[in-house]
Order: sequence, then structure tokens, then C-alpha cells
Amino acid sequence: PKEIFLKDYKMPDYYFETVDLKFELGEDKTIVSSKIAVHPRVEGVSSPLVLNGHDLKLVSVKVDGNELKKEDYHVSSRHLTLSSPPSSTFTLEIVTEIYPQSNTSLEGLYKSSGNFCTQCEAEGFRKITFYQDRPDIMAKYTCRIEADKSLYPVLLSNGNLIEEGDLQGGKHYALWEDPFKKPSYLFALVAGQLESRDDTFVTCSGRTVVLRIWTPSQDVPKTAHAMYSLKAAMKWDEEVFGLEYDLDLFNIVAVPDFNMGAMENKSLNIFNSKLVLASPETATDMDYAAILGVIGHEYFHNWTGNRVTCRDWFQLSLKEGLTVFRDQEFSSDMGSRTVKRISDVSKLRSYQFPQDAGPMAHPVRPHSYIKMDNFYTVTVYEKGAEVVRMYKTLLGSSGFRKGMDLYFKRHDGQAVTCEDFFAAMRDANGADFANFLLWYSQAGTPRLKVTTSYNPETRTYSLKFSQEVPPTPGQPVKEPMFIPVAVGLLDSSGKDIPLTTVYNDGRLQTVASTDEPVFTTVLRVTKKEEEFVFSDIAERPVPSLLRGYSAPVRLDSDLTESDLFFLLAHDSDGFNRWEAGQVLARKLMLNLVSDYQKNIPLALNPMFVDGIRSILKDTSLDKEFIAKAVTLPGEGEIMDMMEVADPDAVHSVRSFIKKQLALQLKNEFISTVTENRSSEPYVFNHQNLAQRALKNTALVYLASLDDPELTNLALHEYNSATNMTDQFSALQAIAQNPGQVRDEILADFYKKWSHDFLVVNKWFTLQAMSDIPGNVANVQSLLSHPAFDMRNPNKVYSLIGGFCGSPVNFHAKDGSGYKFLGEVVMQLDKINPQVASRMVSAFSRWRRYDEGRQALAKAQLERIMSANGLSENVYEIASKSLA
Ligand code: B3K
Ligand code: ZN
Repeated sequence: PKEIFLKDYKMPDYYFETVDLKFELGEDKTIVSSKIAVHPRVEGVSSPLVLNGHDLKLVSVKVDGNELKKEDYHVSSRHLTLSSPPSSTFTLEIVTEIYPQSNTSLEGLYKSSGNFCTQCEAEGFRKITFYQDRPDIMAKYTCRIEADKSLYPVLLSNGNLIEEGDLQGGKHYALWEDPFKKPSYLFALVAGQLESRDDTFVTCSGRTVVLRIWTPSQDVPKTAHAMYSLKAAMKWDEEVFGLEYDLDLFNIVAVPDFNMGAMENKSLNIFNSKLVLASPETATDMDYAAILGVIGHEYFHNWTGNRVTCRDWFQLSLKEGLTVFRDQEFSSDMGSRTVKRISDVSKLRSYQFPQDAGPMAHPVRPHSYIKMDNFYTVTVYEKGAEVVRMYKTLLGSSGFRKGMDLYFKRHDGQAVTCEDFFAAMRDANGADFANFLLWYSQAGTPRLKVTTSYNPETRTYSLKFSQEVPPTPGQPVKEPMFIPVAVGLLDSSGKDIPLTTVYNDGRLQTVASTDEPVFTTVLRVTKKEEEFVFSDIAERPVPSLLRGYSAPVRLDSDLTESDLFFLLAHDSDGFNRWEAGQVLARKLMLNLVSDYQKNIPLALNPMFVDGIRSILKDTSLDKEFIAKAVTLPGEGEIMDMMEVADPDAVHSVRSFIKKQLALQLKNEFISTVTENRSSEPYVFNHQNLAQRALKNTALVYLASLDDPELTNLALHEYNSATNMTDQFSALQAIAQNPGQVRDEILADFYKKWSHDFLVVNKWFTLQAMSDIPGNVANVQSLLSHPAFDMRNPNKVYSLIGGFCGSPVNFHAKDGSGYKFLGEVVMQLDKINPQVASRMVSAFSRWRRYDEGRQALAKAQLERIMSANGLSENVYEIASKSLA
């Protein structure tokens, strides 16, 4: 397999102006004809024209209407090369044959539940026809689709429908034209039996846009929330960024077989059904929130991704980091900003930090890849979004908006780089961004240490920072980063102290203008070691550091336990209030883990129990915030902080604390459950979902005790639930404890929902993630359950992905979990390399465990590496994991 490097980027020798495609969709094969207007980059210069192609059968190739002679081109399994095409504008016509029916990779053109659909990002278009399949080739497309009218009554592609009609032999056709230039990865086609929910949106300039969400007819009633989300997103982008939709039609299609969440094809977004279909009875609040966020995300790509796209795939975060940031902000504005920030930071810590500390660590803009699909990662997406957020933290809302405006003014219709985005932010604000660009090129999570001191004589308060970026593969030595640290200081009554002046390494900076008091200031930490001194501080303050999590770093401070309890009770920054509790919980858990390993009996600090009690009873707090604040850090997060990760110890400790809290706060939790029941019909709004979240968090605590009275309470909640959020939470609560009640209720749930594959997937996930002893056998047998199918990615993610997310069983000491995954990966790789590659990633951190586990995991990776016909996708992850 060949590695591709950013440093080798070259401009194309030929550009494509227009592309006219024709698809003759058939039952055994599909014929694809393309007619491309080509012009050389430098007029008069001819060089070989290399087109990408993957598993294509070439039927014919013509230049300016003449069939090419055999000696004028060369076809291999991955390319079609024209040795000396004309040196000025010419027409290229290519006909290929493809077989969507047998395409199980779900990349290119394939079939899902009888319907045709496409997925082209990153490099799937080359599975449809020979093309320069790279994002800096932007062309205007037309697409004519011909198919059997009764089997495929609906024919969709990008842009506007300009013609349709009947053909002989029961066929019909549709001709679509997209007026905007686009890269091939945004091409889409759908053909099948679908019905739509239709609506309209009137844009800020008064244009009416038709909105359609397509699904099989029986699912149309479940698209109301998706439509609501789309309209909310369209409005939000106009209000916050001044961005208006640019066509008169916007289509969304939901398909059950899809490798990832969704795809932002121009005006024809294709979605995994999981992220479109929802009803109160079948979808949880989490599903509703995910739909809102992803519908927003794909819609927002219309400007950040489609109108302005990436020059090459290394720049992926240019569109993904930015669009994740935009969808995070959208969800914040639609719900609770603090809770959204908490969830996003938890995700970063649980998934991105481990990636950044492992063999797959890569910068937000990677330097190389073998298979681009392996780089749609939490680093490119979530850390990339943090990088965008830092611009906003440094520039403020209006400065950030100026930067965005300039970015679109300069680059609309172009394929650009991360530097172009940086330059727009900088130039629009005349900003000094020091070495900020290092965030794109250096991998690894920076460690930031802070030492605090107060001097009563000079009434000054000092923060001394030191930073270090750990080595990562290929990057042994790092430069210090530019870390924006948002800071506030609390006085002894818990109030924010107005900040006046601060000295940075002796240089004066004034933070306060005369009129408005400033309570949070953003310190610019740029050196390996640096001191900031606040003046006019009357007493020793408690600092609130990295407010709102202003930079993606691991912060280490000398704050005492009592400082942290103080922040937990008083910080005006909601995120940091939660964070103080988490820092306490992490310390507590790590100490107990070490006790556990030394066989010291576990005992829970009563101060911690009191802290949780007071949050639980604080009626001034948002209920969703309370639910988050009483939830312990995840096992993965704790293991990530250990020298040698010990899944058994971490799991035992977390369960111990959970049960202790349940025991000691039993009455509080019971009243939380009873007081937060609701008899109102389900509505997805912040107040209602917050109430459900709090009630269900309390229920899971209570049921962990395996006390018949409390199990009955959970059963009562299960039986009286009127929506999936409450029903599934009760099921989860009960399923914590092995035994007859668990078995019966799991069977009952399946019986209720066997007709709905999205609900059945929840049932798979719940069992797969279970920590009950020896669960691998259960998961193994679920592989042959009639509802399971290895060809459907959602099912694989639910059952196999879910299992890998369970620390105790996946990391079982006897290696049974590893062996299970090893076998599944090899089987899966033959069907769908992208999905197999995601699954094999669960092995990548094998070196974090003890020697016994290391040997067992390594053996599985080696076994995978020696498999015949291994895909490039799996090869890249497995080989880098072993390196
Ligand atoms: N851009 C797509 C992801 C494509 C993944 C290709 N393997 C979805 C998104 O991020 O919006
Ligand atoms: Zn995206």
C-alpha cells in the first residue's frame, strides 16, 4: 500500500469545466457515460492525463468524438491514463459498466433496501466512473438518470430538476442540473421507491425553498423532527452567520445502510436513517439531539465545505472542524450552552485524548495517509472544532464573524487550505496569532501546568504556566503552543473579582476598559514557561482556570481539594463548576484504583458524597446540568490517565462509588425519581428533556443496588413509560444486574420492538456493552440472532462496536474479547473495509495495558496482518498499531 504525503501536493495539469453524466440503472449492471469539457492548466502544454478508477469495466473512451486507439491510453485496476491528450480544450467521453448490486463496501453507487444510492466522499466517485477524483477539480454537473419506472419511481441528483419523462420499455428518466461548481465527492444520486415530507422555508431575502425529506412511505411520519431541525438550522445560519441557502430545493434522503452518519452532497444530503427517523415512542432524547445536530451539520456544510471546499484531503479539518464547531454552536443555542460544552469536552477527553496519545496520533491536518477514510477522526473533527473555537475565544463573537465574512468573500467557489482560513481570521481583525498555526501541524495533547501564588503586601496574584507537548509518532520534539487560557478570580464570598490589570512576564496589559467590569480575561500563553500577574487583588482568590475549556489541553493545577469544592459551589462559569467536580472525582477514582490494586479496602470520602448531595438538591441549577454533575467520569477517561491501564480496577472502583452514592443518597435519588415523573405527552424541549435526564440518572443509580424494592421501582418506570427515553433508561437500569429479571425484561423489549430495526439496535448495544461477567459468549451468540446482519453498518456498530466499548469484557484477561474481535474484523474486511477498519481501531491502544493483555492483543493484530487480501483500510490501522 502506498502512503500519500501533504508535501507532495501538485496542482492538476488539467481542469474540468463541465461534466454531463448519464446513468442507465439496471438490475444486473449500470452503464455510466460521462462527457467532460477538459482544459489544460497551461494552454498549449500536453501532459499525461491520469484518471482514477476503482473496480470499473471500461467500455469506451473518446476524445473530441473519436474513439481512442489502444496505444493512446492505458487502463489498470486503479487508473485510466491518456498518454498525450490535446494541449488545448477538448471533450472527453467515457463509458463504464458497474455493478451496484454486489457493492457491499457502501462506497460509490450501491443498493440499500432495494434503492440505489451513492456515497462518494472521500474517494468513492472513482468507483462510478474514471475521473480526476480530487477535491480541487471543481466542475458544473448535469446528471441524467434512466431506470425502470415502477421499481424506481423517484430519481434524484444534485441541483434542479430540469426535465423528466417516460421512455420505452416501462422506463423513465430525469435530468438534473447543478448550477454550482463542485468537487466529485459532493456528487449524489438516489433512485427508488420513496415518499417525502414536504415543507418550505422562506429565506432572509424572501426566496421560497422547497424542502423534502425522503424515506420509505411507512417512515414518513417519523421525519417531523428532522424537518423541524432543518428549518431551525437554515434560520440559525442566516441569523448567526448571515448565510442564506442558495438553491430553490433541498432534499434529504434517509437510507438504512450507510457507513457513517450522513453526507452533505450538494442539495441532496444522504443520511443514515438513524439520524433522520424519530418518534417519541422509538427515539430517545439523545437521538433527538443527535438528529438536530447532524441535520444542522450537513446543512451548514453547504457554505463550509461545498461553496468553499478543501484543496486536498489533508485539509479535511478546514471543512469538518469548522462545521462541527458550527453545529456545536447551533445545538448550544437550541438547548443549554453549558451542558452542550460539557458533553463535547467529555467526548474529546474520552476519545480524542486517547487517540492523541496512541499510535494513530496525527495532527489536525495530517501529514500523510494510506487510506483517507481512516482520517475522518475525532482529531480532525473534534480537536479541529476546538481549534476553530480558539479563534473565537481570541477574537470575540464579532471578530470571529468578521473573519468568517472575509473567508467567504475571498474564497467562495474555491478549494482552499487551512492557512487560507487562518489568514482570513487574522486579516479581518489585524490580529497577532503568534505561532497559532502549530495547532494544525503538531499532534499530541499539550500538558499545561499552573502554579498559583498570592502576595498580600503587593496585593498581586500570580499564575505561572509551563507547557509540554508529548512526543507522537514521527514527531519526537515539539515547539511550545499558543494556548488561550480564559481566567476569572473568585473572592472569598464566591463572587467574581473585577479584573483591572495583568502583567505578562513583566509587561503591562490592561484588561478593563473604564465602563464595563471584566470578570474573565483570556491570557495568551505562548512560551514554554510564562508568568501572569494580576494587580489590585485584595485577598487570596480562588482561580477559575481555562473557563469554558478555552483550549484542548490537559490542565494540571495546584488547586487544593477545598478550592475545588469552593469552585463546585460558586463558579459563575457553568462549565468550570462541572469541571471542578470532575477533577475531584478523577482524583478520588485514581486514589481508589491504587487502593484497589494494593488490596486496601475501598472507602468513599464523605466530603464527596456531601458535594453530590448538595448538587442534587440545588433547585437553582438546571436539571440537565445536575444530571451531568452527578455522573462520574467514564472508565476510559480514568484509564487514559494511568501509567498502565487497569480495566478491572477502574471498573470495580467506578461501580463501588456508584453503589456507595446510591446507598448513601438513596432517599434523595428516590425523591428525584418521583418528583421528576411527568404525565405530559413527550416534547423535545430543554426543560422536559432535562427533567427526564435527571430522573433517569437517579434511577440508574438506584437500580445498581440490586435491591428488590428498587428493581421494582425501575420495573414500574419501564412499564409506565410513554416514550423511548424513559423506557430505555429503565431497561438500562434493570439490565445492570444479571439474573432472571434482566433476562425477562430484555426478552420483553425485543418482543415489543422486533419490527423496528433502529430500536433493535439499541437492544444490541445495551447487551454488547454490558459488564456482566463473561459477556463475550452472549455477544458471540447474538452474531447469529436473526436481526443481526454483518452487512449493515449500524448493526455492526451496535453489537461489535458496543462490545469494544465495554472495558471489562473486551479486555477480558483470558483474551476472549480480543479473539472475538480479531475474527470479526477478518470476516468484515471482506464485506466492508471501512467498517472493518473502524472496528480494528479498538486494538490500537494495546500497549496501554499489562503485559499479558499486550501479548494477547498483539497476537490478534498480527493474525489480522497476515490475512489474505487485507484491505488498505485495515492494513493502515493494524500496521500503525503494531509499529
Ligand atoms: N463529510 C461526511 C463524512 C464522509 C466520510 C467518508 N469516509 C460527513 C460529514 O462529516 O458531514
Ligand atoms: Zn462534516
